[in-house]
Amino acid sequence: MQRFGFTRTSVQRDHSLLTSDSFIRAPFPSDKNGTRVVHINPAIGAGFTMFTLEAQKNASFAAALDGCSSLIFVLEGEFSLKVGKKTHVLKTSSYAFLPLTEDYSLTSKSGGRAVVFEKPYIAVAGTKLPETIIGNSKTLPKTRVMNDSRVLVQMLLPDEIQFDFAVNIMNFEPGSHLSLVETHVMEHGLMMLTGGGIYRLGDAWYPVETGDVIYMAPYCPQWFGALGSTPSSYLIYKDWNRHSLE
Ligand code: UGY
Ligand code: MN
Repeated sequence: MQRFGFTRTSVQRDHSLLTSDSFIRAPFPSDKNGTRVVHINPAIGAGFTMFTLEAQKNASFAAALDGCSSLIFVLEGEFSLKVGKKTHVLKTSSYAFLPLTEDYSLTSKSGGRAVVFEKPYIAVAGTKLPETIIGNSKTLPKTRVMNDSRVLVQMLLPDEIQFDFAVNIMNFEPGSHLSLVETHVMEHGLMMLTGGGIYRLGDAWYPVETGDVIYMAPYCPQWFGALGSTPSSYLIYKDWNRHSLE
């Protein structure tokens, strides 16, 4: 619902909260029967882009830019990902990591929504390039964050040096919270997947709910507390595994 002149969206120097009432759809060259909502890109100061693909029936989407690797996470519906000769069916909660060398096509017959992170890849001399990964977040192990059994993290990508970004799902029981106000050099792109709560970003506290997107610039102080009677979770990107001068 749009209330005249009101939105929770707030764009600040070191963070942005972007809520669905203010999303604008835009076509991309070569996409068919689908649109994109670009949430985050270098125009906001980020070293990566994050967008939602919205597929109508018989949609097809252009692959990542040359030199970029990407991660596609399906929010709803069904997508078909053709990599080489293999076709993978990606349903809700499925994801795919595509290294920069991979030639692929992404289509959807029945429609759906997927969030994508894309980043220019930084290679490490003497290290092999990452390979394609297909997975489903429902089957990923959950491990405690800071030894708190109510805050659990799932890692979508292996903890290996080839990967220059990480994408995780943070799961919170109602009433649980990050154990500290994190302040770090890595930047974040985040989408609330379930539940909601209060996000501290810089010196502001925001109520957040499912579907909200957040950009956190390097050094943005950040803290989350989960509210309500059901668990909360969010999908979160961060740059990872590289020298901070790169
Ligand atoms: O990995 C992280 O930096 C993560 N715990 N940050 C966050 O949830 N805001
Ligand atoms: Mn963080």
